[in-house]
Amino acid sequence: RCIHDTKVGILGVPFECGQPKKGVSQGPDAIRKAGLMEQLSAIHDKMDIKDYGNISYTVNRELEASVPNMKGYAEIVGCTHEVSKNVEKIMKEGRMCLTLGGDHSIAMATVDGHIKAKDNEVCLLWIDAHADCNTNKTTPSGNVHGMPMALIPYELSDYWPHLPGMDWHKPVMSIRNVAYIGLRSVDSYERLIIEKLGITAFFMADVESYGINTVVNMALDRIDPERTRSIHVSYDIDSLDTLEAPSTGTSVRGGLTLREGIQIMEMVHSTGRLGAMDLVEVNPHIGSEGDVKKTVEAAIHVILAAFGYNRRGYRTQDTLPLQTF
Ligand code: EXY
Ligand code: MN
Ligand code: MN
Ligand code: MN
Repeated sequence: RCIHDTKVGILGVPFECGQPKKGVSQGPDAIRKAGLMEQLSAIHDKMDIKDYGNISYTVNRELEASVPNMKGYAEIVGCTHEVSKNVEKIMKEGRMCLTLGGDHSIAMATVDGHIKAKDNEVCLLWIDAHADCNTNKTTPSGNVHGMPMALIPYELSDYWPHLPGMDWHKPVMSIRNVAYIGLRSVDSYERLIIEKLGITAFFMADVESYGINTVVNMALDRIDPERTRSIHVSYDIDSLDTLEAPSTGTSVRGGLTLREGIQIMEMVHSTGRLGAMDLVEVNPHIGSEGDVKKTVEAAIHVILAAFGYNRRGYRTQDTLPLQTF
């Protein structure tokens, strides 16, 4: 199934105001510099990859501190609006959209753009150590990268105050079309939200009991029973174990192996319905040079799997060459 046209648009979002650590804005360029384009293009000769570069945005200073417990609010508003418009545009040009973060706060906008491009026929897999579903009233930190999942579904929209400057953002997706994989660091209010709304959530303990294949199949069954929706994968690199992805701001040990992380994306690829993917929270300023290399390479492995790289190798039309020497 892999020798068909694969049209991908890459969007860099060098944004780090959703959390306090410097460096995560360098994620997109670090991933590009490690050869992402070249490796994607080498998957097969029908790969059509276009790099749209990094987004730029303006900040309305008047919005600063206009919502309590949301640090960097003015920047968040400026950046996310631009991200949503770009994702929508790239997808309407007939491409799958790969967004490179940046911190995870940008995902409320990538999902929004995807929903606008696909008339809400979207389901969402959130691969993360964290649930990222705090509101500004439950957050222990005020860091917005811990909140995007609470901004996406309409079931939580009543729990937010008015968000000035965010009128473009209409939560229209249902939480029934959302599943988590990889959770292992969840705040008590987040657990309450997950249980109260019945969000499909596969914690690390579930990966342990069922195995990753069963988990992915159960997740897709739940969020897209008809198997018709465009799939959005929001992939936080901290879903992977610290051993595999040390260069990230909120690493939690006991996570997914790279094998499991790749398997998730191979399975999503094989549905033929991947619409958009975010790869976020790679921070090249954290850890040693070796740590950064390892983390960036893990990110690239996961991305390659999403767009059709096959660990089995590829079939050839050729016959075996006879001995020529
Ligand atoms: N739950 C914590 C908070 O809301 O501050 C930690 C969030 C970390 C979010 C990371 C990126 O996925
Ligand atoms: Mn393919
Ligand atoms: Mn996250
Ligand atoms: Mn995380």
